[in-house]
Amino acid sequence: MPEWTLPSSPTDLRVLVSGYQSWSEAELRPLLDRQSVPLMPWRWQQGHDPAFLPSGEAGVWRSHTLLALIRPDGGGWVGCALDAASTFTHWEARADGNGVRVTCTLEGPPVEVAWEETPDVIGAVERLSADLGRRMNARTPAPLRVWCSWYSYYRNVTLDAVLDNARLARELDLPFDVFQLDDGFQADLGDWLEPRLSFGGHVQDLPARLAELGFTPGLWLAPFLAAPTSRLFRDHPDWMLRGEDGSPLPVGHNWGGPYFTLDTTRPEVLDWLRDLARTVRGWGFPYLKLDFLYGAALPGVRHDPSVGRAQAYRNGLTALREGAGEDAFLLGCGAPLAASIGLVDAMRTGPDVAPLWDDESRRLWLGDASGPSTRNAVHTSLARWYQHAWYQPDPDVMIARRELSLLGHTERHTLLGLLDTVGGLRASSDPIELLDGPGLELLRASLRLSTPERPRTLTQSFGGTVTHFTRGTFNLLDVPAGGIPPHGYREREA
Ligand code: 9PG
Repeated sequence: MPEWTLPSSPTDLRVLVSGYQSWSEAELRPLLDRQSVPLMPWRWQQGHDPAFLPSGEAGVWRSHTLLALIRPDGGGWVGCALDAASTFTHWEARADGNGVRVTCTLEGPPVEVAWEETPDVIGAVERLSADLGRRMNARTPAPLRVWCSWYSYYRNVTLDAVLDNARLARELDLPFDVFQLDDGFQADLGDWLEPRLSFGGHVQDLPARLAELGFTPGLWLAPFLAAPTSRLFRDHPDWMLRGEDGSPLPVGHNWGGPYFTLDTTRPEVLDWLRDLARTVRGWGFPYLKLDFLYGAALPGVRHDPSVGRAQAYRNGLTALREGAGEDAFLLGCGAPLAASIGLVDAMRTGPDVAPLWDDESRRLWLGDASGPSTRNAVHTSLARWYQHAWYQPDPDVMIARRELSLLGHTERHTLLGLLDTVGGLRASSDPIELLDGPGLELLRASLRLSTPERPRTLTQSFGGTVTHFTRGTFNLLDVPAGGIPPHGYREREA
């Protein structure tokens, strides 16, 4: 295990960390702050890597794939894995008396890891992350503009609601490329090909009608998951990832109860995944949002114990890519970030946006900043600005509507600032009929593509993440800072 001792006083340093998967926190913090870990163990599987959790300690910071320590002069140290296809790279920085100890542990076959002292941390982070992207054949196709059903219809989505929005979008000439149906159409988790009654139709009927309107049809799947009530589980209980006691391992608690995940070291599971992706592609969905992907990489008892977690995950994702086809557009979500490079076209880089700013009780009292909130989404995606070298980043949707939302004017514009800063995919979920003139204007602004921004500095921050970019500054604090209101974003004057 490589280990380094830095001769810098811990009081002088900041640390840049990135959590394991899409929804795990990424931060820029004083090294002596405490890295929080959710109090509820059931959140560990869904928001983190249970095998390498945030430390929960002051002065001890854990990060996946990449870690940086920043001195007050902007120089410092950067470590980065140079391959993540079958190995997880775990970094830890630990304040230790007058110095700092950094360790790097690998879970999986040995891979090359970079560790550098540099006068320019921002530049080194970008260069090493680009190296990793190149070595893993990162896919970075042109970004797309997506309407997604989740953030207003949630699980009550209907075939008609999607089509009504698509028709209105066409009438108003809104520049969406993709109309993507999210969770709520399927009979059960795992039973993707059978409709749920309340959806009011069959998902198979959607692509032709969307294509007629000039949109690319998109579909959400959580392809590795199976509910205990599903036909998939009933027919193949032996396909599930297991716990030490031999029974299927519960891997999360959405959908009102526990669910299981497929063991992707089984060849018949890989066949099933390939067929699933091929089938929905054949129905006319070339755009797939593949969600809750973390399941296949969880610690557990696998059919083939010689396959490591990262490799098992990658085998599952590879089967989906093979079934969907090389030219399908795959968006990963709830996914181990670096292990997905080269297989997905785009990746969610933060927790879900929500029509509210902060879920304070969950974040501060329960230590869980991976739950849905606009603050959590902005905070995390900003600290991952460099990951555009790995795929098209998806910082999640704009919320332009004023109805059915608790966001204020300032907060809506901060969300717009996030999209503009991160670049990558653009998405919206607003029911288009709810948008008045200013709402439509804000939506159109959010669909304007931009190139990813660079931080201006990592030595200052208005709120625990990277907030100072070349085009503008974010204030994620609850008090004014630098002349910017709480939760605000201000563009720099030219
Ligand atoms: C569909 C949704 C949407 C959304 C995804 C994902 O950790 N959590 O509490 C948590 C809740 C919801 C969630 C992710 C994490 O949402 O990100 O875009 O597709 O699933 O069920």
